[in-house]
Amino acid sequence: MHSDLRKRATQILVDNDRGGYTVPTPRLYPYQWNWDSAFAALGFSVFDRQRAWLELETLFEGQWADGMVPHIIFRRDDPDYFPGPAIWQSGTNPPSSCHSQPPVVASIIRHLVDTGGPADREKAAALFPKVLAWHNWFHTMRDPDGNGTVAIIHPWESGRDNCPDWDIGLERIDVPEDLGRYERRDTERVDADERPTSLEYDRYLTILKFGRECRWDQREIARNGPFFMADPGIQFILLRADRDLLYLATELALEDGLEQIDRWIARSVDGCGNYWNDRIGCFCARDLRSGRFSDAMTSISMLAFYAGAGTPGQRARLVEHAHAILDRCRYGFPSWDPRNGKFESKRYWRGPVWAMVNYMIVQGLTECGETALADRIKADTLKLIEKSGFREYFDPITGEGHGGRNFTWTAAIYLMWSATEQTSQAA
Ligand code: 9WN
Repeated sequence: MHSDLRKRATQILVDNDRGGYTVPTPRLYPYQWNWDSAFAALGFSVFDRQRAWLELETLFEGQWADGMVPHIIFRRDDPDYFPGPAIWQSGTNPPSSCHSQPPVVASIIRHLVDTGGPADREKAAALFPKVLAWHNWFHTMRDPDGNGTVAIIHPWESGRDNCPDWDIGLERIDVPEDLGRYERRDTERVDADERPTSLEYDRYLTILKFGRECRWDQREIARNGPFFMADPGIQFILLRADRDLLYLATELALEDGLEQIDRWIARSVDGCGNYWNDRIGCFCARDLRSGRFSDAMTSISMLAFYAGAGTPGQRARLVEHAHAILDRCRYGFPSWDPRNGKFESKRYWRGPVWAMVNYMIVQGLTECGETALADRIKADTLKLIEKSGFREYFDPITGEGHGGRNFTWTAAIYLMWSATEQTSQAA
């Protein structure tokens, strides 16, 4: 890995720092985003551990009284982004969006503890109850029937906004006439053909309208909201995060929550069965209003390894799919299966490769002994960055970079992998 790229990656994190929190990329995303901050902390941990912890601490400044950690924290209004605080109307201080995002934080904290010293353990112990409360929120508010299937109320909650996974849920949403006119800002900075469509935005905003009108009553939204889908991404990331939280509780001798976390893990392991789409032999998203499955493999399906989910037979099917998909792409892992007609190589979550998803896939595959696949995906990610820079996402066919530039989580993953490489060379 190149030392000039390492320097560049470090500089990106420093430049995107807004004083205690990091923006994903300037202008396009001018606020603090939830899972972006978690990966930013991972990147900072390579050269400034204090700053890594600060990133997580500032994220939890936005935590709601019910435990939820929102997907965006709006510290100051910025006209560069739509929809901002005036549309969400959270009524909180600081203002925020009103749903969450994939809870990778506990797993990042575990990494900081495993690679750190007493100061890291102290910081982890201080954050532990807050993370526990957040996981509890997911297991109650997003799994109201307690059947181990953790759902999302908005595609943005998955972090994979316009993935075709959500088409079956979004198609059911009628856009009301009184939605009102609005002006998108994203398409001023990124080509419209790399971003969600206007109809998708109308539907996203229809969900926000419902939320505002019930004052973001999360139980009401789960029961009667326009969108309620089971997301294998949230399921797998939360399951992994619960396991890491349990590890932290034991490691840091924190008694609180031990039994509860154990119960969550057991229930989620069972719940993973609800995501198995036997027709294609893969873990897929599912519309919980209709029971209907999404019908193709995504990069997120590969996180079954990261979560420690699935039977040996199911994992073998995933490996088969992975090989077939990688045979069709120069660079893996695409966010949607190129064998499916909805694949679009440069439209956001409908095909492109995302570095931080690859990081989690590689971690899971490595732990499960699938090293050949892990090595291919890691090497592809590095080639993409070397070829096209620290972009938001990449075309799996051409390797071109798209979306935002100087992107925090792409830089963070590069730094993280180069640090691991340096450690293993030194050993
Ligand atoms: C909406 C910041 C975020 C990521 C998401 C990604 C994108 C936002 C948007 O950018 O979503 O949350 O406006 O497109 O899909 O995963 O956290 O990088």
